[in-house]
Amino acid sequence: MLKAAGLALLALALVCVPAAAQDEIKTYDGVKLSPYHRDYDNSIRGPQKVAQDTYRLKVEGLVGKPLSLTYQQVLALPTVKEVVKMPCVEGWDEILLYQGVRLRDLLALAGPRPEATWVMFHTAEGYSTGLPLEYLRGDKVLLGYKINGLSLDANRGWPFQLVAPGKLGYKWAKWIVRLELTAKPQEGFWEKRGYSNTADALRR
Ligand SMILES: Nc1nc2c(c(=O)[nH]1)N[C@H]1C(S)=C(S)[C@@H](COP(=O)(O)O)O[C@H]1N2
Ligand SMILES: [Mo]
Repeated sequence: MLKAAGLALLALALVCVPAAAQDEIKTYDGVKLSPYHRDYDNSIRGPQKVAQDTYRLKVEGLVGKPLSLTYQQVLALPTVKEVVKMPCVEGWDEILLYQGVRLRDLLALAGPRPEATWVMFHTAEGYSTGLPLEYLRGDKVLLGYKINGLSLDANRGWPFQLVAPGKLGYKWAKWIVRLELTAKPQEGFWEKRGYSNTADALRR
């Protein structure tokens, strides 16, 4: 009887393994990662709740084929994992394990027109920022959907945060809803308020 109860407990524990597999990853490739959960938020209007059932990622502007993709359609693209440092202009940085899809794979689906040189990222709360198309074709530039093995939440930017290695934090748009390809560089929220539109990070 006790033995049976023991076996039942063991079976229960095994069933629960998938939950355990979603534990936060704390170190990766010998690198100690910054924590996923933090008690601050420096975004312009605070954490955003984006509804998954109605969510569509739009890719528009100077493209051959405008896109409107569900969360799952984006996740069906090949997955990449990168440990990256995000430096904020306020003086702090984070080193996180991001998982996401390559920006260039998404862009290839839409087929940028030859005149396109720039991509603006528009987000749920009206924040925006942009980067050169050429930069966004880089190996390590991702549309991130997991940090340290955990899906992004309302605080971390669900569904997607731009992972922009070598660029300051304000280029790492969260709660992305729309990409707009343009012929010329445009200024986003912080860029219009005097911050560099290049935003190269000095600390790496
Ligand atoms: N949509 C949106 N994305 C945003 C911001 C914002 O206010 N709104 N702030 C930016 C700034 S200034 C920084 S430093 C990073 C912070 O990202 P983190 O929450 O991953 O640390 O988000 C960037 N992305
Ligand atoms: Mo920032």
